[in-house]
Amino acid sequence: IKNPVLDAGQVAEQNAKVQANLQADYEALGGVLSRRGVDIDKLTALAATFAVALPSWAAGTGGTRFARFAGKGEPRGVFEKMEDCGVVHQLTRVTPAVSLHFPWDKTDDASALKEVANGYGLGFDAVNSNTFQDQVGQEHTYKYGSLSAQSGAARAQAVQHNIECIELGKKLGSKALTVWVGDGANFPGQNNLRGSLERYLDSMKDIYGALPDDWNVFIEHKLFEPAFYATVIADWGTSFAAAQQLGPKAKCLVDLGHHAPNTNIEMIVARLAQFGKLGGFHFNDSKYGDDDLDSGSINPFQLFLVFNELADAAERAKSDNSGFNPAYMLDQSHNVTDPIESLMSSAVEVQRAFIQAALVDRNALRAFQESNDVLQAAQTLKAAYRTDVSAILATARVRAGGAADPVAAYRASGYREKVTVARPPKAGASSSGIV
Ligand code: PSV
Ligand code: MN
Ligand code: MN
Repeated sequence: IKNPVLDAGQVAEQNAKVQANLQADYEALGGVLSRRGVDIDKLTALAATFAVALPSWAAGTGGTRFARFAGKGEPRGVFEKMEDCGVVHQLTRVTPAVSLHFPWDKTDDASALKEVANGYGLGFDAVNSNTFQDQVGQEHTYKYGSLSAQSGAARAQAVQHNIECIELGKKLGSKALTVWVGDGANFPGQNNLRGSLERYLDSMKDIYGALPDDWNVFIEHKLFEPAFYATVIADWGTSFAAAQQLGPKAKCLVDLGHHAPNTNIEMIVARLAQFGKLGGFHFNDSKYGDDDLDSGSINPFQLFLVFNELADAAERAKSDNSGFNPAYMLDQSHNVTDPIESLMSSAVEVQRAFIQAALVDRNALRAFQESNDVLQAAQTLKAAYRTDVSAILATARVRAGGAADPVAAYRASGYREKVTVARPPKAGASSSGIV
């Protein structure tokens, strides 16, 4: 990292304090794993290859439709969001890219933004469009929909905005556009269900046509909210059908919070991977709906099972050379925690699930499945899931120049106190645009 946000010497000092304990834990785990025929150093090297992008909008404190309780020293613009994301990456070393959201993160000086971000070791992942709220001075409202609106003018405006997002993304080095629309109906009869999807597809064809050769468009579905009766892109079936219609550059994005309760999300992942349409993820966790809670905070086993499917897909892709590289991003809203702390621990939780899934003895699992040894098949997954790989993750971070304990190092740095002074809140401002 060319311009680390935090003092690197201080991070090393923090690491030195826990080095002996970490070493002991690492050696003990190494012994456990070697009895299972697993080389711990290989796993640590694998952990170092993991990356998950940060959502720019999650650097500020989130809110609900009832209230937003502002945090201290919140970023007041995209450059300050980058600085906060720089802290997350410096300490965790697993978040080398940021996913921007336009127009919230719009800048006239893309090259300056790129340079500053690169200095923090950050690049840019998928850019996100926003046609789910009206912006000041906007000509046509999205009150009754955007890409699927009855109004041709609203649809054209929404298409144009997505094309602008591609243009901005090109300047920053992004390679994908994520499209989530809130379009849908709140009442039976409000929309012709089929007509809405037809209009959405027509609009998406225009956006698809503006994609550079090496770009993808990710279609993000969500069951409900803000449309509470019928959402146009409500489920993975609709998302998949739309991606099929549009062409090879169109793929599906799975946000873990966007499904009906108890949906088997890992099976959706397996299906999309099987048919070459798994574009990427928005990782978060939820108990009820689109809760946007920290990854792994509610159902870490589900996160592990998702990564178990990803490991299976990666293994298959390796054997037939088909290439498998879904985009990993977080999408969370931090209402009661310091966003930097939540982002750091969430990124590590996703990396944890990745490493636990790598620990699954896939040959043994296959054999138990073939012989219908149901109990042992289930135990094979559990054996991997129950393994505490914390020492692997911490060692990978330290070897890459990050922090053994990111939250402790962050708190010791006094960063939040410093930005609280440096960033007095703007009157009436909110970090994401959502008030
Ligand atoms: C919608 O709920 C969503 O998950 C989409 O990814 C949006 O871009 C993001 O949240 C906005 O907060
Ligand atoms: Mn999302
Ligand atoms: Mn969401």
